[in-house]
Order: sequence, then C-alpha cells, then structure tokens
Amino acid sequence: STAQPQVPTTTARPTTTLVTSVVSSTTSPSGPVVTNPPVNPGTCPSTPSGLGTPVANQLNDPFTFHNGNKVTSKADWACRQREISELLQRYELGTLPPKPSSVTASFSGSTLSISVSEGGKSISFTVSINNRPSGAGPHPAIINFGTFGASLPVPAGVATINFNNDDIAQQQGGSSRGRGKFYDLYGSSHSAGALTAWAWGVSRIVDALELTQAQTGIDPTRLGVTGCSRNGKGAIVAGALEPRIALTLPQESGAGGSGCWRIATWQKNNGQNVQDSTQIVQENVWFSPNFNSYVNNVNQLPFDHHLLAGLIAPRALYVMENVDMEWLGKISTYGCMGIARKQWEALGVLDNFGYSQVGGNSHCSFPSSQQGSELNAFIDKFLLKRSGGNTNIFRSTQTHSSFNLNNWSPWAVPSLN
Ligand code: MCU
Repeated sequence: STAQPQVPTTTARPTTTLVTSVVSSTTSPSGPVVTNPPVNPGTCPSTPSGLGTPVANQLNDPFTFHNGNKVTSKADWACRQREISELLQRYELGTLPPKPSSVTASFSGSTLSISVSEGGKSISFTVSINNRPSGAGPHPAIINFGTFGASLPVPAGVATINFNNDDIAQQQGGSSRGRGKFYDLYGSSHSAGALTAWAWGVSRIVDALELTQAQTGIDPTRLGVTGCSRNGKGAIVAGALEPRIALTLPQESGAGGSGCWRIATWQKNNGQNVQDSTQIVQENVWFSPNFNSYVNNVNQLPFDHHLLAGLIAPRALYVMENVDMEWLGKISTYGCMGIARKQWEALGVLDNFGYSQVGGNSHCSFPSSQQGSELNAFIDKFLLKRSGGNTNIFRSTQTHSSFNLNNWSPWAVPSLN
C-alpha cells in the first residue's frame, strides 16, 4: 500500500545563522540547522536561499559554493560541507536537531541504556553490545542498523553494537510518518525523515559510548556504522551527519543511499527498472516531507548523493553494491560514487574511499569476494589501526559503458591544502 506523501508547507527557508552549540526548540522545520563537521560559521560564506541554477545530465560541482565562489582550501571544504549538509537537510533529509540538553547512559551485561531529555520531554532506548573482544581494550566497534546482527562479517577484535533503528523512527510505509522515539521527543510533525532521525540516534549512541568508555571498553574514536538496503541508506546518512564515525560501511543501499537521483532518473528514462525519487517517497518515510516538492524534477536540487557521501570525506567510506540488482540503480551507484570519489581525491586521501560492485550473491548476503582484500582492509586500517591491504578501491564486475563519469562531472578537481 502506498500512502500519499504529505505536501510540505514550506519549500524554502531564509538563510539562517548556523550555530552548532545552540540548544533550542527543534519542532519547527525552520529551526536552526546543525551541520557537521562543526566549523565557525563566521569563517564561511553565507548560503543564499533558494535552489540556484538547475543542474542537468551532470552532478553538482562539489568545489563551488552555492554563491558561486570556488572551494580552494581545506578550510573552504569544511565550510562547503557545512553548506551541503544544510542544503540536504533543507530540501531532502529534514532538520537534524542539535545535541539534546541531557544525554545519560549506563551499561549492564551487554546492554547500553541511553536516556535523552529535551524541552521537558524524555525518551530512552537501549542497544546491545555483542562480541566484545577480551582484554582491557579499548576496542573498536561497528554500529549495526537492525537487531539481527550485521549482514557483513565483522572480524574478531571488533565489537558489534545492534541499533534498533525502527524504534527511533518507524519505516513501515506512509502511515508510519512521525512515529518512533525521535518523534516522541521532537513532535510527530518534525521535518526529519527516518534517515535523519536514525542518524540522530547514532549520535546519541556515540554520546553514550563517550560517557561509558570505562565500563564498555569501547573506543568511541574507532567506530564504524553499517546496515544493508534500507538500513544501508541509514548507514551512509549516519556517516554523513555524524563526524565521530570513523568508518562508514553502507551495504547495497541503492537509491536514496549511494545512488544519485539524477542518474537513477536517467536510467529510468532509458527504460530500466530502477527506483527513482518519485517512487521512493511513495514507498516509505525515509526522507523529509519537504523532499516531495522536488522529486518530479531532481535537476533543481543543489546537491545529489555524491555530495551526501562527500560529507564523510576525508573520513573512510567503503560502499558495497550488487551488480545483479537492477532496482537498486547499479549504474546510479557506480556513477554517483565514482564522482563522489573525486572529493577524496581533492583532499589527497584516495586510500580512504572504496566502492565495490560485485554479483552472484542475493540481496544483503555478503559476497566473499568483498571480504579479505576489501572489507577487512578497511576495518584493519580504520578500526583496528593496523596496516592492512590496499583501500584505494573503485571497481565493478560490470562495465557501465553507457555512463561516462567525466561527462557527468565536467568540473575541475582542485588540490586542497
Ligand atoms: C535497497 O533498499 C530498499 C529499496 O529502496 C526498496 O525499494 C525495497 O523495497 O527494499 C529495499 C530493502 O530495504 O530491502 C531489504
């Protein structure tokens, strides 16, 4: 069943001064926007309101600000990331609330209990920490979306933290809009879609791990995040919005995750059975209702998901996709991430980016061909902090000859210092 999406009441917001440390009422979609990584907003150019010039048959230039100025330094890049986060929140994801006024945590057995208060309301939730390595630690951990354990193999030496994301924001079709503990706290009409609400939940888990490090033995500076399919969308958005995540591992996230809206639309116009923006907002509540105004013409958007991924740069990202799943947008994820990779290139850290698309496995059953020399190499380097194999990976078992990466990214890639 597909519920009609809600029509947003606001389509554009005035330029706001962004302050990451302010705690304020966040029930309104026009409240302050929290952006990551935190930068001093006074050092950044202000972001003009409005969508800007449409971008068709190519992806938006990561290295040009919304006001037309060029990104020429790493400091500029931090400002540009802040701007991209604001734009993504405004038009697609909904507002990420700032850190709540109170977050407390306790650890017992394998259960980490987290209590959050804001504006006179409180919620609490728990996560289980499994496979904690023996020894004093501290040990790295991977936060896994879903309660059944990661659908990729987590090697020894790394704990798994199971996050019941549906408890924070439901994802059961249109009628589940505004349901879950995030909305108990911030109100059922909060602009955040489920992906943003889950990212907020991941941030509270990291807060809790920082508070309980002596009890859990988990190192909050060596955290990964993963999930598959719809929960893979959750993983990449969490990595994008929470800079304390060291390694982001989205598995078969497809459209709305590692895919780009424009490329999926192009595939669909070429007769392929791919999920696109118009369908995805009918299927579920992953995005803000604000996104509904743009799904019929994604060329208007001042971003695409290569820039969502770019919020992670220079941190580590390893994207796993399945070449047998037409619906996920196999050209879209290949093209989107192939172009996203240029952001790591500009920062001189191509070792921190991987994209791998293989086949022969059913949806969300991890293929062994991605394990030894890819997934484990990323976990070794970024969580276990030991030298591993090569992590500069960009590959597909299929040649997507109809898609030209450079035609879709005609802008220059600067060297940022
Ligand atoms: C790839 O993620 C989703 C996809 O977006 C949906 O259209 C489909 O129904 O479900 C996929 C999924 O989450 O599979 C478990």
